[in-house]
Amino acid sequence: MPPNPFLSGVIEGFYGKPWTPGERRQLLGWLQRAGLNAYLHGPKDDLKHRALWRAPYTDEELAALREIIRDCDAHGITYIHALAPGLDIRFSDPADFDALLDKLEALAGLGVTTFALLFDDIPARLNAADQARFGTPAAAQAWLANEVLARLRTMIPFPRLLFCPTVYCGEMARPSVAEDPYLRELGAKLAPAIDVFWTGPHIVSETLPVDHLEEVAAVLGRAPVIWDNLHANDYDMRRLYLGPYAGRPPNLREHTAGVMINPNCQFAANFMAVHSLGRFLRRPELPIEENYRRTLEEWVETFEPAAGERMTFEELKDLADLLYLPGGFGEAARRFFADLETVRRQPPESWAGADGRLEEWAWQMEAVCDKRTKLADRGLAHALYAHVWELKEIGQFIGDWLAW
Ligand code: GDL
Repeated sequence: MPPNPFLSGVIEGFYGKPWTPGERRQLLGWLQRAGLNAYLHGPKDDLKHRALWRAPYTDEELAALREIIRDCDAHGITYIHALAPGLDIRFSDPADFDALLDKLEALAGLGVTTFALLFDDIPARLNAADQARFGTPAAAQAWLANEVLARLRTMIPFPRLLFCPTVYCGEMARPSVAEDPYLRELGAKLAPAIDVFWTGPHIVSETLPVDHLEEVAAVLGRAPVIWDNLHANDYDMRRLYLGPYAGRPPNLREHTAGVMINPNCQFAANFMAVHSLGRFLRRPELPIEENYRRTLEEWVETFEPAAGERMTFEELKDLADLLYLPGGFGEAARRFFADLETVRRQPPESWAGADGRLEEWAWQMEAVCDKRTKLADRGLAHALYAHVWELKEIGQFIGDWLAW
């Protein structure tokens, strides 16, 4: 069997409105350009992915899937189809197994060779019949995944199967990653060929320490595929993350079987996440600030105005520095907050230019807001809308307050 290639790319795996076919097509162009190789289709709110996982796809849905699969092929991207039966599957009911298999078979018929079974965010207990037959969720899930892989092998020559466990990050493990009974049993029972997703020490992990990854690999008996929620914002839609892929060790590749990001719900806001991941994997030693600057330079090039002037690099950077990453802000934003603190807490004679810089910032946000309105790419304009509008309002408020 050929070795599984290192997976890198994007998981559409967030809660909320799934992306449109057009957005997915644009994503494939980004992935190809960024040197990434995989797209996983698993939107939590796609009914037939999770809540109604048993329901077969209609002809129309299959036609739409055929198209995205064809587009993936054309871009050299591996299409991964995920199903999440964990909310209510009865492992011991042959009808449920058949329903799952029928669905996978329909997808194999469209040319899909890589699949994922996701058991995240589900109740960690079994019904009475499953309890009697399997004893534990780990045993039931491992049995199902192993059976699915065996059956896929009868349908296609070299299928690949990925698996998302119910305990998928360090903070969910009890009493520790190494000693968690669920993870230990899964590691022992899951067929070695099956890849396992892992989000890091936390659901949203600011860092992925090597010793943590080693502990995970030891308990699972394989290096994990990272499901990276660094840029995910479905848990707090007031936020948006435009910062670079950061906080990962340069040798991440040596400790994992893949890295896939599950980013912002607003598709068009993910240029930075996708392209900075690509740059990180191509050049892991490049300082983050450099990765960030170069990726922003590429992004601002795509801000084609339908009318008026182009967004400048500085304007976009001021915006992205504020809407940066879950764990912190970019450099211009940190300066902005420091100036704000100065004018709030110090008497005017010690402001040392802070008021002027804040006024400049407010104008900048006004310009960003105006240029966003006139962007040719309406998807991008709408993805940034709420956040840019709010920043402009804050700018106006600061201006009024300073005048007062
Ligand atoms: C999760 C969910 C994911 C969600 C993310 C961020 C995994 C494996 N599952 O726990 O669907 O988008 O958090 O909220 O990460």
